Amino acid sequence: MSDTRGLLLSEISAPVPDSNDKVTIVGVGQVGMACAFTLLTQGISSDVVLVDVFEDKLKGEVMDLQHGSLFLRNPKIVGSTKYESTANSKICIITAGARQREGESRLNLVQRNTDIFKSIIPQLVKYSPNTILLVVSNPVDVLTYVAWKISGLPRNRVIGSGTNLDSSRFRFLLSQKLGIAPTSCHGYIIGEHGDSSVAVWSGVNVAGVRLHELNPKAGTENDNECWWKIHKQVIDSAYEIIKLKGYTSWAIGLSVGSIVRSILRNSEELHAVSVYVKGIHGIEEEVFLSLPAILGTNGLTRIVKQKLENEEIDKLKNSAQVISEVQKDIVL
Ligand code: 6V0
Repeated sequence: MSDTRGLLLSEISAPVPDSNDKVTIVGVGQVGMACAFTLLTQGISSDVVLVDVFEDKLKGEVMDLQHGSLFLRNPKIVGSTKYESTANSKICIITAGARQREGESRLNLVQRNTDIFKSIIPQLVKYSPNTILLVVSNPVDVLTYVAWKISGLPRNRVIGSGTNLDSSRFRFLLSQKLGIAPTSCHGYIIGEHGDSSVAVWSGVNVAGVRLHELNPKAGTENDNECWWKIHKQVIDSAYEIIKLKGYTSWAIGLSVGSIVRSILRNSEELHAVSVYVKGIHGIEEEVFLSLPAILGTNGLTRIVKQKLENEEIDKLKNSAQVISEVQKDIVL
């Protein structure tokens, strides 16, 4: 080689094109970009591919991020409207699709986003047959089922971001009421990422001290301290933020980042994420709902069998029925 690059560099061995933490994000809207920003700024992935049908926006977002490479530990950032560049992704995050309009329920979005998934999922699996699909688009539980059906991947490799975000909102709100940091307030929201989600009040604790030991009515409407309002606030959060700023982005991006980190680092960490739940807690429907799940290199490895109270199980089963009803009408 006699060009400038050849004069500068002595080739010893060829650089490896792929990295071990390659992540594709489909959809460069508010949510996709918040996910990308989290992955890059937190050093969770050094190899991020962005895909969208909106070419100008995609190009602009990629350039904007690339210009920050110096401050991001030199990641590889690629954008494309084609799927070839997604090949060998360890995780594919799907945020593409229509978002909720003001006042619209997540379940209303279903067929619109299913049709979009039909054009995305087969392409992702074609180029990354061993990938893990992480669905974020709403309604996330139904679309995780749709992604599982369309992809043909085993159920450990198809996960929805589910109530990881709701649980984070819940713990933040508990922290506000108790004056203790969110990471020290323990509690889970399970079931649907949406209006029928279940707050597991029986397990809410600080340092192993259960709220129910101190206030058995916490979470019920008979409780004069109104702890139940926290769960209502969690359910209303998305509607409220959408009304205020038009979309939600930062918290979901951070929540997705935490899930991706656990998978890429094989950390076997617990997250409330949407997984195939038929046969668990007596659920009979073929649905995906959030339960505390352990995540590693293979995606879902185990689900925690929470000791739920009968009322909580009934609510979870109700979530399953709600989701199953919606799934019946989907044209796959
Ligand atoms: P947005 O800002 O409208 O971005 C959507 C993006 O998807 C746009 O850039 C589109 O061009 C792109 N897109 C559409 N069709 C395709 C396609 N066929 N292939 C590739 N790209 C495509 O929406 P936003 O980013 O705000 O939301 C995206 C999705 O995330 C919506 O379904 C939201 O409801 C959902 N959210 C899910 C959350 C969760 O907790 N699971 C939280 C927030 C939003």
